[in-house]
This record gives sequence, C-alpha cells and structure tokens, in this order.
Amino acid sequence: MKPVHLELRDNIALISIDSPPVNALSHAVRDGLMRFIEQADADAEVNAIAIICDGRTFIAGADIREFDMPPQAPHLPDIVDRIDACETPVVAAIHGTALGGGLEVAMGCHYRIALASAKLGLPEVLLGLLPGASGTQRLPRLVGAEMALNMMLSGKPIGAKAALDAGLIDEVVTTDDLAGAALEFAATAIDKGPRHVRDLPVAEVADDLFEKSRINIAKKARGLFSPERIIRCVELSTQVGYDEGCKVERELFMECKDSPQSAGLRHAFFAERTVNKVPDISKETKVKNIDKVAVLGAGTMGAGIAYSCLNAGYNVHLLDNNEEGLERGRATIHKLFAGGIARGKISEEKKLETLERLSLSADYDDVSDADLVIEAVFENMAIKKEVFGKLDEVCKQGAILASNTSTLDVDEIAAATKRPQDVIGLHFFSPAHIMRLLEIIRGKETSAEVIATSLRLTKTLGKIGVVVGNCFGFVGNRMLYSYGRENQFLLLEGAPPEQIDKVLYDWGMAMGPNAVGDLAGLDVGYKARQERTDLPDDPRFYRIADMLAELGRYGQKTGKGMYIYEEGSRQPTPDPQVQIMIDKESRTLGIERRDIDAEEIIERCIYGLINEGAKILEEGIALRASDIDVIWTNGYGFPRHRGGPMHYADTVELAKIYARICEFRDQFGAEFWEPSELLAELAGNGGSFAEFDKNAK
Ligand code: T1G
Repeated sequence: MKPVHLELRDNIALISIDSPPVNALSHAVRDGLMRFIEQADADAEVNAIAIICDGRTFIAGADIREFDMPPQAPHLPDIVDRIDACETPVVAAIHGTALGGGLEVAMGCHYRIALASAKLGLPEVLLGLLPGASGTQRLPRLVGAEMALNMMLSGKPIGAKAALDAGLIDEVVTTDDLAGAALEFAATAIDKGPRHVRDLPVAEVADDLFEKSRINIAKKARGLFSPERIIRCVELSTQVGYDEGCKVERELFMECKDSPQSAGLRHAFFAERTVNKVPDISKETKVKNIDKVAVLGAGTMGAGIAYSCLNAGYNVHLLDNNEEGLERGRATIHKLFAGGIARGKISEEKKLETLERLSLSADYDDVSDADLVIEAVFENMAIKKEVFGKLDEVCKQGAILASNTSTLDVDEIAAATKRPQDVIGLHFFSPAHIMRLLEIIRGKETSAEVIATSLRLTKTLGKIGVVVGNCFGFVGNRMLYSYGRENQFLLLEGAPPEQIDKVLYDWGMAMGPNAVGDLAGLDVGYKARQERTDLPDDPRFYRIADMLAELGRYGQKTGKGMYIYEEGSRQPTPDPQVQIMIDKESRTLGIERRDIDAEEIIERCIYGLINEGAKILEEGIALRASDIDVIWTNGYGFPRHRGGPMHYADTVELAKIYARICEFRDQFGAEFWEPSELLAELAGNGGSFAEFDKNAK
C-alpha cells in the first residue's frame, strides 16, 4: 500500500500521508511526497496544494531507523526546497506532532495551520543530531534566531497557540475536519500566492546571543556533540544566505549523524520503546482496573509515590502506623505541591482539586477496597513479611499487592500471603515524583494480568517500566554493587574520592559514586549490607563506606559523609580527615597505595557493571541488554549519549572488554572478576549485545 496519496478537490491538490505509527519520513514517504508535489505544481488545473497526514499525528520526523542504512534519494532537504520552490501555494495542515523533519516539511510549505492541540518542535538534539533539512535556517526566519535556538537546544516542542504567536504558523483551527479546514485555507492562499520562507530575512539579534548560548550549553549539555553545531548553524543564519547556511548545516548534520553520541542516543530512544514488549504479555492480556491506590509507609519514598499517583489521577490512601508518620507524609506531599506550584507545573486550584482524592489513616481497614497497594516501609524482610501477611487478611480478592523493595526477595515476600500470583515488586527510584524509571519485578507466581496492569500503571504515571526477574538487587542495584565495590577498592588502593568522582563525572556519569553515596545516605547502604548474609568475606568490601556510616557520617543529611557539606549546601568538599582515615585503613589491610590513572578507574567501575549485566542476561533476570541500558540511563545517571553500559560495551568491542576483565581476574582475583560466560561466548565469536537482543527476540 503506497503511504502517500493525492486527491484533487476543486482545483486544490490534497496530498495525504498515511504511514503508521507516526508518519515518519521513510524512503517510501519521501518518494511519494516528492512525486506528488512535482505533479501537483506542474498541473495547471491545480491552484493550491495542501499536505495533511492520516492517523494520530502529522509527520513526527525523519525515519530514525533509516539513519543506519545507506541514504536513498529523494533526500529530505531536496524535498523541502522543492516544496518551497512551488509556484502553486502550499499549505501544511498539522495535528498531533510536527517534529524534526516533519516541521521542516511544514516550514518548506508557504503556510501552516494547526489544530489547537498540536505540538511543533525540532527535537533532533535529543538524538544527538541537528535539524538537517534546512530547519536551522528556516526556523530563525519564522520565529527569530533566539527562539529558534531555544527550541533546538531544548528539543522541547511548543503548542499551537505559542507557534501562532511566534509566527511559526498562520492559523490555529478548532475542527474535527482538518482536511476541510486545510482546503478552506488553501483556497484563501490562491490569491496570496506562495510565500517562500527561504527568502524571509532573519531578524536582528543581540550581539551576545550566541556567546551566552555557548556558556549555557557548556553547563547544561556537558560533553554533548551536537548543541555547539546547532548554535553554529543558527549563528550562520544571521550572517549568510539561505543556501550557504544549508550547505554548512548539511555538513554538520552528517558529522552528528556519524557520531557515537548520536548512535548512543538513538539506541536509547528505541530501547525505551522496546521495554514494553514482554514476551508473555500481549495486547490481549487482561488489565485490571485501578481506581484506588493505597501506599503503605509515609516516609520520603511513600509520600513521593503517593504524590505521583495523585497527579496521575488515582484516588490515593496513605497509611502509616503512627500519627507522627502520617503528619510527616502529609507535610511532604504538601511540600511537593508547593514545589510544583513554584515551578509553574501545577496551579493552587488544581492542587486543591487533587488533594480531594487523598485520604490518610493508620487503619488497615481503610485499604481493604484498594485495587493496588504499594508497600514502602523499612527495607527489612521481617517487617515486609508482617505487612504483607496483614494485607493478605484485609485486602479484597484481586487487589495487586506491590512492594517498593529495592533489593529484597519478592518471592519470599509473596510467600507471606496466600495470593502470590497478585504480588509484584514495583521499585520506584528516589525522588519518586521525578525519576522516570520503575523496575517491575516479576515473582515466580506473579500473573500475566498483574504484570500487564503494572505496565499500564507505569505509562499512566508517565514513567518507563522495565520488567525484570527476581534476585538480590534485581538489575539496577545488583549491578550497582559491582560498580560501588570497585570504587571502594580504588579508594583503598590509592585513588582519592574526589579523583574517582571527577574521572567518572567527566566521562559522563551524572555524579561520581562517592557524591552519590553521600546524596542517597551512607546509612541506607550500610543497613542493607547488614541485612545480607551472602556478602564476600573480604575485609576491603565496602570497608570505607561502613566506617563512615559507623562514625555517623551519613552524607548530605548529616553534613558529613565521604565529603563535608556547608550548612544548606549540596557542594561536596574533600575532607582531609577522611583521607587520613583511608590511608590508615590501607596500611591496616596491608595495601600498598599507588597512583591510579583515569583509564583504570573507568575500566574497573564500568567493566564491572558490564560483566554483572552480562551475568544478569545469562540468568534471564533481564529480557534484553537494551533493558539494562534503559535502567542505567534512567535510574543511575549513566550518560544517555553512551546509550547505556551494554551499548557502550558494544562500542568498545566485547573482545577488548573480555580481555581486560580477564586481566583484572588475574590481578584482583576471580571472586570479583570471573568473566560472564555470555560475555566470553560473544567476545569469542565477535558478537555483540545488540546481536544477542536481536536473537533473543
Ligand atoms: N522514526 C522511526 N520510528 C519512530 C519515530 C521516528 N522518527 N518516532 C516514533 N517512532 C516509532 C516508535 O519507535 C514506536 O515504535 C512508535 O513509533 C510509537 O512511538 C532530518 C534528522 C512522535 C512524540 O525525534 O518523540 O527528523 O515501539 O511509542 O509516545 O532534521 O514517538 O511501536 O514499534 O514514542 O505516542 C526527529 C521522535 C527525528 C520524534 C509519539 N523526530 N518520536 O510518541 O509513541 S530526526 C523525533 C517521538 C529528524 C531531520 C531530523 C514520539 C512521538 P514501536 P512512541 P508516543
């Protein structure tokens, strides 16, 4: 079926694109568009042309999947320029999203109309790219260089009203018949004739606009490749003609497209859209109706989860076993609303309306009618089993009983009930109302219905849910153990905390491991380790972290941890006392300290992650390597432009990583560095985790 059609309506050519799911500009769409534009423009019977899309959205951009294929003509820049060159006026009629190449096609048109609900944007920077089909030259001509720059550097779309006010579109229409509105507008354009955007001037800009932008991206887009190239292109649009600007845009676009960063960001884009594909869960799998959510435990996590559920539209009951706890929970929720109001995310009115769906008590009977219960009490197995035993007694049959445990055995928790098929792990990340990731832990008995319902809940909460198997620490925290372990060993062997943190931060991590420890609270990790009975019998294992916790240095919350923090500041300052303590402990453990370079720090911390990730894949705890990448880029501050630990491993080549891990095994022992069998196998046959995922399908 051809994805592009042309229909003549009263001397107006209506070109419609129908290429689900998002009318991306695949080769077939480009080919059809170019043919019909040329045909309609050459047709003397045609007085105007309208371009419209079927389905849920206007063109959502170039077909990202085709970026890894040899380019095929007609190329998008040529199509956009051909539309602009039409003697016959061309109108774009936009609904849903006009993004990237889709907005460039619309800006190639002489006029644009849009439904009030439409969104328009150039999000290429989110894929490590820049608008490569004249977008960097056309948008400044329509909305001015400053707004164009902001739209391209943030990648955020704007609404139809804002687009009209900015001059990006000519009319906002409210209609169920967009094709009709397009034909009506096209008819009015016949007299006006074509308006060639390429010939529009770019308005004067402030002298320091581009300098300011460069300073800004140095902070906000640390280490990213494409933002500077976007600034370069927009700057050129104020200095040279359209064709020269487009020539440079094309060169810089190709640089971006071929960059490892764009490969990493494109991998992340598709990985996040693949997590929903769980083998035994299909569109036919029954989904339970969730109206009332009960959250147990009004601590920071519980209150954050309750706030997220409230904002997603659920009725929420917050339960805590004492009034004081409840008051704390209520205060936290109100504080989160105040923050939302201050950031303009929610209005006072909306807050009051939302709070009507919140109830609080210390009475278990108040959760008996809940459709879903999310337990967020202290991370202790005995306490969790007691709570689940109680829930089993009071909750209605069919209710989903979920635990927000971040490490503990979901099957053991489920065994405390007579309904293990309704028990699941829903591991939120802190802060729960901000972090997009949700690890969905399926137990041995968890039913497909409960998993399907949890995936639906995740989407409703606006989060990314990754279904994983049950083991200690699941995927994220289990891998974190090996990452943190190497950090602890490196501290004892000679690398100061600030060196380790700077190396990993410069490499792209959102924060270094020692600063993260202080943020999360060293007492949290310490208590979790105290709970474990299977820790390695090695005196070096998390030695420094344990010593700091035993000294009451929990991190930011106590003003002292690995670093010291001024009152009210989150800025870490190295503490000479800590370094003295570490030096002394190295001597006590008979470790000769040495200078350690950045490469070794990165390899030991990141290759440890990769090796553990490969073991997790071997055991089937994660369905795909790309799922592991989604967990680490959305939950642990792993640089998104590196795609995630498993994608990164493929870029380094598994044979190199395997060889280095074998060296570490020989140097530091097999207890911590036994290579994963899967990694050995893939390294041995020149394979990759991407291939593993393809074959796993
Ligand atoms: N190319 C290929 N597939 C795409 C796609 C695209 N541009 N956009 C979406 N899909 C697939 C996606 O993988 C999923 O597939 C399905 O569509 C639904 O997507 C030259 C260089 C439009 C806001 O960056 O932001 O143009 O999993 O689950 O939540 O200058 O998709 O069902 O098999 O995300 O409703 C610029 C990317 C490209 C927009 C819809 N455009 N897309 O969100 O659905 S670069 C973008 C989105 C470019 C030019 C440059 C969102 C959406 P599957 P979904 P959604």
